[in-house]
Amino acid sequence: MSGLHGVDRTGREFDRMWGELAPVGRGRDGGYRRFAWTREDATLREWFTAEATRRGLTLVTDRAGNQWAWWGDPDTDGPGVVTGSHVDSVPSGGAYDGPLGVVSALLAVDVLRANGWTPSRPIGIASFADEEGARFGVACAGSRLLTGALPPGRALSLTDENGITMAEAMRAAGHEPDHVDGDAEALSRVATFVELHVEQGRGLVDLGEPVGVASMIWPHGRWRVTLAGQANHAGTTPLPDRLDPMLTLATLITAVRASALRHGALATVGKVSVEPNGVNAIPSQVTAWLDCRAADEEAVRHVLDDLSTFGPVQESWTPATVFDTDLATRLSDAASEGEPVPVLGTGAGHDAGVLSTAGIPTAMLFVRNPTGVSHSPEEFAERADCLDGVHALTRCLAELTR
Ligand code: HGY
Ligand code: MN
Ligand code: MN
Ligand code: MN
Repeated sequence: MSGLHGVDRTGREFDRMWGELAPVGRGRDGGYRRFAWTREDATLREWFTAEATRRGLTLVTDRAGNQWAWWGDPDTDGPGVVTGSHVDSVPSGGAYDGPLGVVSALLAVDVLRANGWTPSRPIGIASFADEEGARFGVACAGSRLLTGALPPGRALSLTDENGITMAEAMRAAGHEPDHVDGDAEALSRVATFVELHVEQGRGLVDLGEPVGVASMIWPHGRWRVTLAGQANHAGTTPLPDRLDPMLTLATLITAVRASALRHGALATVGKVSVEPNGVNAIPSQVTAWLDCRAADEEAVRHVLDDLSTFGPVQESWTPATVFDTDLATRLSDAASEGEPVPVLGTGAGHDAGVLSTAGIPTAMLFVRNPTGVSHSPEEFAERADCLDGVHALTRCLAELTR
C-alpha cells in the first residue's frame, strides 16, 4: 500500500488519543500506575470501548477479560488478522509500553479506511488484560488465561499486596469471575497476530532506524520466593537470637546477581513484601519475586539451580518465542514499502509470545525508543517515529489482508 493519504489526520488523531490517555493513572513522578481491575483499568476499558464504538467496530470482551474490537465479522467471514497490545503498566511505568500498540492499531484501521482499503478478512484490535502482572504477579495473565496457559483457578486465587484476590478484584470491576476460563472461541477468531510495541532497549537507536521487526523473544519466567523469619522486637532482641528474613533477602539478592553474571542471564528481585512491615519489628516473613530471562533457556535453568536453596516457586514461564521467519521477512518488506526494516530480538515479554506459544502465527513491530529505557517514566518515543510505526503497521495489515 504505497502513498498513504490522511497522514495529517493521523497525526491529529494520535495527539487526541495520546492526550486522552496521558492523565490516566499518572503519578507525581510522571510514571503510570495502571493495574488490572482497578479504577484506572476501568477508565482505560471505557476509553477503548469509546474508540471502538466511534469507528463502528464490534466490541467483544472474552472470558479472560481481554477486549476485542472487530472490523468485519470473524464468525461469518473466518478468522482475522489481529493487532493490538495492552494498556496496563508496571508500577511507575512508562507511557508507551502497551498503549502505543493499542493506539497504533486504532490509527492503522483509520488509515486503511482513509485509503479505501477493503480487507480480504476481518481485522481485529485486541487490548489484553493484565499483561504486566503488576498487581497479581503473573505476566500476561489475560492472554495466558485466554490460551489456557494459566488455569482460571490459579489466576483467580492470586492475591495483590492487600490480600485481595483476582476474583474479588474482577467482581468489583464487574467482570464475573465464575465466567473466567480459557476462551477457545475468541482464540479461534485469530488467524495472525501482529503487535506493535515501543522498543524496550536501544537496538533501533543504535541502528538509526525508526521501526523494526522482532525475530524472537527470550524465554523468561517469574518465581515467588517466601523467606520465613521470626517476628520480634527490634529494640530488645539480641542479634544472635534473631531470625530476620531481611538478612536472607540480602543473601538472595547477591546470589541472584552472582549467578546471573556467571550464566549470562538477566535477573531481578522485585515486588518485595514484608510482613509485618514495621520499622521496629523484625519481620516474620518476606516474599520476593524473581524475574529471570536469557537468550538461552539453559542459562535460566542454571540460575534457578543455583537458587534452589531459597525454594523459588515458579509462577509463570514463557519459552523462547521464535517468530515465524517468513512472516517477519514479509512484514519487514511491507513495513516500509520494500526497503526492509531491521529484524531484532528482545528480552521483553509480550502477549505476542503467549499467542505464538499457543500456535498463532505472530509477529511484532518495534518503534524506536531514544532513551532505550522502559518500565520507567523515562520510556519515550518521538511522535514522528510513532507515526512511522502506525504507517508500518498499516502496510503490514494491508499485506496480510490482500
Ligand atoms: O516484563 C516484560 O518483559 C514486559 O514488558 N511485560
Ligand atoms: Mn512491560
Ligand atoms: Mn508491554
Ligand atoms: Mn550453575
